[in-house]
Amino acid sequence: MLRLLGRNRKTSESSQETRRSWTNIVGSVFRRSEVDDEFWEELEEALIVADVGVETSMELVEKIQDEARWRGARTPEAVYELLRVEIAAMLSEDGSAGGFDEDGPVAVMVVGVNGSGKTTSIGKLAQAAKADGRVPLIAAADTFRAGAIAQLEVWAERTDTMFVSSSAGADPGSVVYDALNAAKSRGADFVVIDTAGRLHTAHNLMEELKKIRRILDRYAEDFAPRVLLVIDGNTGQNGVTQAKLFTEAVGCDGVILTKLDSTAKGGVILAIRGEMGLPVRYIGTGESVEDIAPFDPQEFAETILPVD
Ligand SMILES: Nc1nc2c(ncn2[C@@H]2O[C@H](COP(=O)(O)OP(=O)(O)OP(=O)(O)O)[C@@H](O)[C@H]2O)c(=O)[nH]1
Ligand SMILES: [Mg+2]
Repeated sequence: MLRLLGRNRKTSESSQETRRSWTNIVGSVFRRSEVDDEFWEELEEALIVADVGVETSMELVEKIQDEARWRGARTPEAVYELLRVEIAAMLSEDGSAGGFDEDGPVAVMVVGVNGSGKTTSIGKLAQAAKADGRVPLIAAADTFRAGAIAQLEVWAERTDTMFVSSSAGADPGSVVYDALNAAKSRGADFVVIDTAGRLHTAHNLMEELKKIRRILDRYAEDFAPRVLLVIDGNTGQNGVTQAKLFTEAVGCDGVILTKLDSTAKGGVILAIRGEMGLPVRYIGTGESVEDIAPFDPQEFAETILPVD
């Protein structure tokens, strides 16, 4: 989809808060003098505290124990290296981390709880799409509140992007139809769809999203359907629970982890991968239009567990 070439080192720059927290929490385990049972227990606990999630922390520790046995790694320093390598490997499994790389037309539905950063990320993606030689079109299918449509329109103007919307309260599905038809007739090859993030008793968010997904699937021959889940980096483990709900409803092809620049909870990237099997494809690195980058697993591992 978007390669966003040239945005190197963004993963590292934006993971500094997470690095500091990992140095305190995880790094301290490696100041122990021996690799004994207590060491492994402490490592597992530290990973859990560092937002890796219980299941994923246990799996990681088991893998590293096996690896350490196999390689005869007996010192904390040697285990530290193994942990870094294993984290990078886990996050880049099946080559799915980082941006998508298909060249054909795509329609991306952007989902996530309210305030996670959907609308902002869409503005950034539209700008990035242009830089990649794409013709973007953004669709305001968050018709739940008037403010949402206006906010997206500001991004469309700012990035000089084709924009399709309807009035507040309109059927989001009809906005998506209009957008896909407009994209076909106007030659757009990168359709990005904003969706509501609000749960409301009279408003079944998941049913609404499923309907949009079905419409995308109907247009699959013209635009490859994709779903990106936006997770606020500050939500830690709650992000995994959110991921489950959205994945059950519409399936997700990957995550945009926003606000990585302002969170110490970047360890959740491992839980998202380990517990949900979802790759983090893009990271939000600030509030301005340029602040999106592909996620780089190797760089992330080297940042949170620095080689000194
Ligand atoms: N620092 C930082 N702030 C971000 C990032 N992404 C989004 N934000 C901020 O997060 C806030 C919410 O962003 P929105 O894009 O409105 O979130 P949303 O998911 O569309 O929200 P709803 O439409 O209410 O569901 C805004 O103040 C953004 O500027 C990021 O990567 N870094
Ligand atoms: Mg929004």
